[in-house]
Amino acid sequence: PTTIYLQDYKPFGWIIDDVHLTFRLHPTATRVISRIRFRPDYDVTDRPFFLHGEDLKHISAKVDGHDIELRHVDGGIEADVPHAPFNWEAEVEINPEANTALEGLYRSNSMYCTQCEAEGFRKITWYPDRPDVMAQFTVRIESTAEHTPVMLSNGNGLFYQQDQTQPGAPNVSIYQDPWPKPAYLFALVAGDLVAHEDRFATMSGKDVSLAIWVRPGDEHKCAFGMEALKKSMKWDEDVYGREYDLDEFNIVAVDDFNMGAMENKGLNIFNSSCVLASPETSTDGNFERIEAIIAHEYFHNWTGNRITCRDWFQLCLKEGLTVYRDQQFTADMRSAPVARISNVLALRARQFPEDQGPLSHPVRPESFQEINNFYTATVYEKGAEVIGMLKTLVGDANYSKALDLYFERHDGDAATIEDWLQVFEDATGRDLGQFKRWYSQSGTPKVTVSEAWSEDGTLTLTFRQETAPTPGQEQKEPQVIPVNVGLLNPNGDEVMETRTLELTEAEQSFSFSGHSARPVPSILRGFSAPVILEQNMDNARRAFLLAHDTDPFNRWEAGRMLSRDALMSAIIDGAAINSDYLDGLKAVLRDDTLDPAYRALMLGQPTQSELAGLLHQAGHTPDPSRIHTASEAMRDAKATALADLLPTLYHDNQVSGTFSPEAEPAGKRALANAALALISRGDGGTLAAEQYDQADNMTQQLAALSCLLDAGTGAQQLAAFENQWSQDRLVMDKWFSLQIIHANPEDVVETTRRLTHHMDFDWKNPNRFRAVMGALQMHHAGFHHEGGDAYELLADWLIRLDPVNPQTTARMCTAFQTWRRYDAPRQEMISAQLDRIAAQEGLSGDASEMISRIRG
Ligand code: BAL
Ligand code: ZN
Repeated sequence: PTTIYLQDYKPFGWIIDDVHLTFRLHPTATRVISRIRFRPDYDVTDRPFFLHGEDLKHISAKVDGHDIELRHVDGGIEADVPHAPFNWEAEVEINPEANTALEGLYRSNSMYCTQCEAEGFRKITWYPDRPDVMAQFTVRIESTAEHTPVMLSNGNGLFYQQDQTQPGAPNVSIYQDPWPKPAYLFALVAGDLVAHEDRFATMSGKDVSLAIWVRPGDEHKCAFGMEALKKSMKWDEDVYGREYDLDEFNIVAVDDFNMGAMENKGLNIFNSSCVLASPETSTDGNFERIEAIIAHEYFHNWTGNRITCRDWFQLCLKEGLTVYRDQQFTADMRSAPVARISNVLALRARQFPEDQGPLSHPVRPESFQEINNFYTATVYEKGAEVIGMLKTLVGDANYSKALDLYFERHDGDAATIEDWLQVFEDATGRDLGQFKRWYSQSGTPKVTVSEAWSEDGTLTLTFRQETAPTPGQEQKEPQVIPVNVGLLNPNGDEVMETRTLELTEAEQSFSFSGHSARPVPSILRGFSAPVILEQNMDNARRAFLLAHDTDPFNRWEAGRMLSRDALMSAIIDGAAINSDYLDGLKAVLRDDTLDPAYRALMLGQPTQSELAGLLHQAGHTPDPSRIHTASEAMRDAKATALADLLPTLYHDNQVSGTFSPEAEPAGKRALANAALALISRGDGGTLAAEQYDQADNMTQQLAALSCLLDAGTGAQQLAAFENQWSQDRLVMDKWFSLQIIHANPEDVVETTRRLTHHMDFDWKNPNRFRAVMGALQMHHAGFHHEGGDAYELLADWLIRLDPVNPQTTARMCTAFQTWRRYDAPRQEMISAQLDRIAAQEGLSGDASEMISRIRG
């Protein structure tokens, strides 16, 4: 495998004026004819003419009407072309049916579909498949009417002809995209699809037709996605001044898809799990996620499409910013504190382990073998945190000014992180030289804070920042860390509103004077930087903040730290769960002025995997079985301590009437179901069984079933659930996952193995594979159960999947990224499985890069 370096970037050498593509669709022999107008980029003269191409059956190539000889080189072809403008015409044949990797043009349930990001277009035709080559595309699709009545591509539909009078008559559609775009944003869809249609009037009065295309039978699952799309379009106008720029906007749902969704210009393609929704089949969590993903893909129209990336090292330029924008959108549409806590939970669950293990890499990586392996939590979620810090540092008004300048200056560009930071420097006059380290330095900074109080009324906070070495980066430099701080007096009143301290040195002090009594600081409010905060704080102080902090994030965090410390003591010393936490929790849960969704989050506790990471950081070897026992003990302690309160929480938060997925009723259901989970520990599942029988929506049904499985009394409901939903792919994914997630640790492997023999275990479908194997690795105590059977089972399946779908295989290898946390026998067992995978003949480049990085 070849390693590619950021520092080696060179431009292509030619400019493309326009691209005309003709597709003659056929399941196993699709013809692609490309007509491209090239002209030399006279600033770049030293490059051979190279076009990417993979798995293409070459038919012909012509330059200005004359046949041309191609030299086949690694990853594509070279040719001797005139050093003047010329017309390229080529024909190739591809086999969509055989394309199980789901990159390029493939078939899913008889439907043609594409996925070109990052480097899939080279599997469609010869082309400079790199994001800095932008061109206008016109696409003609030909097929037979009975198989593909609907044929879509990017941009605006120009022409459509369907002859249904005779079987086999050709069907033609032509699309033109006026906006120059890189090939990774190309899309084509053709199949038997039906549309859920609507319209949107933009801020300047342009009328846009909107459609969500689905397989017949799924029409009733489109309304929510459509509302989310219209809200997103309006929000981007209101908040960022960004208007949509085509006459139509299409979304297509597809069952076989490696990612969540894809922002192809004017033709977003979605994993059906990320767009299809109905109250009967989708949980509140599904609705919220779908709303965020629809927004995310739509927002890419400006941050990604109109302004794209110069090269794949700049992926965070579009992804970090677009995640940040979708997080802002969710905060505006729903509860901002709940959204922030959820984002931090996700960051800690997915990005922190990545950044603290062998896969740690900078937000802007400097080298890679397979770019698909860098669609990571670091690029996406830490990338979004970096934007949030920038906004905190420059302020809201300056952020808006900088964004306006970014859109004005770089519209139509393939830009870099340097361009992005320059815009902020020019808009604000601020030097961002040190801030840029957030893009180049990997690892999670640890910030330690100590306090000193002097009797003259001054509180001094001293911060030290430190980042442990990460692969390829031994030495770390201090970063600019915005730390939001507020002060409370001993009565719990706020005596200093939140202000931002800027840490720039390895060690730095800040003083706050004029206080008559020693104030209590609330530090890192809103989680203002993606760091680990080490604060020597006793339980009384945490309980005080849990009761009084005016910052909702830190109030939640205080409870989280209490539960975390209680769990750590239970794991390390076998200590009983302390009452400070349980008393504080009770008070918060009783407070009806607090949003139910927020209280539901308060009832949560660190995951077992998070605890394993914390133990490792603290110098202990995590024992998965002890962690499991302590986590269960914590749930029991909560169930006992809150016994009087839980029925009230449950009954007061029942929602009646027509189901609505809005934040308020969803929050009530979240709190009631969190209460139900604890009640079920004592009543053997009686109340859950009642809820299961009465449920008229998936949130209630699934929550009840989970409780029943935990109580060990859900066999009958599990069978009924399967019977009820056997025809619904997305609900059946839940059915598969649920059984593994709620299995006892010692039964996890057996349950997983049994499910892989189920006739509906379609392992080539990424959603189904993830539903089963993803659940296996998520069950911490089951995956790491002694004996290593789970490691072996997962490795067996990764080996089987790799030749079929390398991308999904490589992503799933991350299950092993934390292997060095564990004891010697587990390390040896995982190591043996990593070696076994690595030794497979013909292992994909995707998997091979992941295994070698995890191996370290
Ligand atoms: N660009 C890949 C999918 C996404 O981030 O929207
Ligand atoms: Zn994205």
